[in-house]
Order: sequence, then structure tokens, then C-alpha cells
Amino acid sequence: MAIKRDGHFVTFGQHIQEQQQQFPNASGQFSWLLSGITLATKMIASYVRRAGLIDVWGDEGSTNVQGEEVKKLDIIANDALKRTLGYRGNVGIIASEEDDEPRVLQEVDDDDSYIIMFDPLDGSSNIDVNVSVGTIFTIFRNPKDIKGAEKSVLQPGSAQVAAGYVLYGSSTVLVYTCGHGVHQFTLDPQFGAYLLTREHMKMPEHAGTYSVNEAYLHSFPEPYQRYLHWSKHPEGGGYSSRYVGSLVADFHRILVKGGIFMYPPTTKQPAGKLRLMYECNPLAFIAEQAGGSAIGAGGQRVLDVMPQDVHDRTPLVIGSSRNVEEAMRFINEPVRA
Ligand code: AHM
Ligand code: MG
Repeated sequence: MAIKRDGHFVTFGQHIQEQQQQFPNASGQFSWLLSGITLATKMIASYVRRAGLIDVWGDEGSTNVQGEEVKKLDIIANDALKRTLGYRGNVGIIASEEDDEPRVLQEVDDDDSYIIMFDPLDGSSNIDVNVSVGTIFTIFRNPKDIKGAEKSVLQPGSAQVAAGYVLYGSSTVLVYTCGHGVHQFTLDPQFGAYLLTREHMKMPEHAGTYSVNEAYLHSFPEPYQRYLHWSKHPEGGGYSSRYVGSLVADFHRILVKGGIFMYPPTTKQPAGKLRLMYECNPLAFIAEQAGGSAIGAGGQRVLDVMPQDVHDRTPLVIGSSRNVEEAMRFINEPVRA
């Protein structure tokens, strides 16, 4: 149910205004920028909802910088975000998972310039089969003293000012944090507005569910294999498994119900598949704000990883704090012969 205050719904815009009043350092420009993201995601949602009726299924015919097939909806989503954010005067740089290079929209001349990075349509291979997909975004300050977009974007996740995602699922939900808790809004198709539906979300500390593409089990490092073996064994964790194959959907379930998601290194992708800047950092920020944790390569906290390149990948273990601790006990153990 939508949450009401004084008998009225709370829209995303109002919520941001409230947060700005509570935290005087937050600038008014910031809500203007976020409204660009909400507008773009409403546009994307309207295409996703009509998939099958309009011509958005299938491949566009090219591959992106990651070497993956580009779907028609990937392009639509990427364009919608770039177009709406392009009109926001305080966006200095945008970087998209779909594009080769970060793009400078305008040179920084004040403290209120931001960098926005996004994965416009995550899990897009699921579109044609009507499975949930999502948009993930993150916002950093645009450093005045660093010149060049490629260098400016290379900041650790701990420097994120805000992050969020929109899940185009049974309803369209927007989850975001700007470092003061995690809040969820649901798009009311009748009002055309995101309304507050969950405030100060907390991930359960532990749950009996894991989420991983187990078809790759034999190409995971041995400690991950041992953890997964223990997880499902009746005398170990005795856990159940859930895997959508859309990161936003898998993560959202864990945010609400608890559990653990992992995308380990594989023989084919020794650095993991998921992108540090576009996917892992934003979700790690949200997970930690909700009381969970997120670990990357070498057992390091994802938010502490210093990126070398905007398209860096990282292995990811994310979810309920006690589930992640449990998994890391296996993963940090020496490899057994
Ligand atoms: P994408 O950004 O190209 O859509 O790829 C990311 C997706 C994630 O949503 C999901 O967790 C993962 O790829 C699934 O990968 P796999 O099919 O290897 O299990
Ligand atoms: Mg993705």
C-alpha cells in the first residue's frame, strides 16, 4: 500500500525535497537531476509494458563495448536516459554501460556538477520472454580538479552521492538511497507518479535462499563450489535457490526477503561478469544502507574498490549480512587440493 502522510500520498519528488530539508548539505539541484532519471524510467517502463505490441523485441543488430548483442530496448532505454539527463544543467558527465566512453555534457564550473552512470536496461536478454528487467543508476560529484571524463569517473563506490534502480516487474518500483536509508516507490500508472511504498528498508539479517547461475558451478573457484555444496546440503545450510538472471530482480528479492546473490569468477570470465561501476557499486551502496553487505574481488568490500577503467568487472557476493559472512568463511579459506 502507498504510504500516506497527513492523508496524502508521498511522491518521489516530495520525498527528495523532505530529505533535502533534513540534510542541509543536499543541494536543490540534486532533485532536478533525479527528476531526469524518473522521467526517463517512466518512458522506459511504458515501452517495456508494451513489449510485444510495438516493435521492441529482439536484437538491434550490433554489439556493445562489452561484446554483447544489443537489444532494441537497450538502445531506447539508453537514449531516453541520455536525452532527459542532457537537459539537466548540473549533469557534467554521463557514462553508460552501452557506450564506449563516458561523455562530457558540460565542463564543471561550480560545486553542483554531477557524474551519472547507468546500466540502462539490465537483464535485457529477458525482455523477449516477459521476465523482469531493470535500470540501475549511480551519481557521483564531478571533481573540479580532475580534467577529462575518463579520469573523473574513476572514483570508489564509497564516494557515491546517490544510487538506485528501477525494476520493471509485476509493478514498476524505484528503490534509491542518498546515504540516508533506502526507500521504495511504486509507479502508479494512473497518476503517472512514483509513490512511496516502503521507507527505511532493512534487509533481513539472514535467509535460507541463494541466487547464482549454478550451471557454471564447475568453472567457479573451488571455495565457491564448497560453499554452494554446503548451502544446499540438508546437513549444511539446507537452502533453497532462486535465480531470475536479471540482477535487479534477483537483488530486489534479497533486499525484501533476504538471502545471498553471487556472481563468482568463472573460467571464461576470471574477473566475473558484472560491471563494478554500473551494477555492483549502486547495489552495494543500497545493500549496505539496508544493513546488508557486498564483497568483491579478493574479499574486498565492493565500495572500497578503486576502478581502473569505467567498464571494469568484478566478482560479486551481496546480500544479507550473515549470509555474506557465512559465504566469505568458505571463500576466504585456502583452496583445497
Ligand atoms: P546485461 O547487463 O548484459 O544484461 O548482463 C547482466 C546480467 C545480470 O542482470 C544478471 O545477473 C547476469 O547478467 C546473468 O548472467 P548469466 O546469464 O551469465 O547468469
Ligand atoms: Mg547489466
